Amino acid sequence: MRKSSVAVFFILGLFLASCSQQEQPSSNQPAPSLGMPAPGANPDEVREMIVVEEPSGAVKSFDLVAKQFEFIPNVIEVNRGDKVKVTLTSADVVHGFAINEYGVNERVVPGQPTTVEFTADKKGTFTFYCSVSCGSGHGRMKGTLIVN
Ligand SMILES: [Cu+2]
Repeated sequence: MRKSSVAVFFILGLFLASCSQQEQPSSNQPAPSLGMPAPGANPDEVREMIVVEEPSGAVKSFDLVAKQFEFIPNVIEVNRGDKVKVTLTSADVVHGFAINEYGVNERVVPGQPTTVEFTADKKGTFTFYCSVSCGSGHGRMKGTLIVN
């Protein structure tokens, strides 16, 4: 009886001792400045600390072809806060690219890729359309900008 209870206390003591020993190294760990610099190890640590989450103003790039009488693709989907970069190329005649709600209106001349940039700061579904009279189907040359 007595021997076994002593043994239990002994084991308990060992257990507690090992617990407190485990805690000590972990509390010392965040101090990386040791006397001897480990080459290669420190730069890695720094690099990990510099890594940041993706900034809210992500850049979304799209390549659109304008031709009689459509935009390809004709749907652009982004998230609010994204910087939207649309590069337009005309496959035939002079077209336009306009989004009224974002104050966008550019001419797209064949052979001259045109880049339009704006920040999608308004949620919703917007129409982009050709703003240069380009022929009989000009009125239906439209697409959709979706800002989530
Ligand atoms: Cu047009």
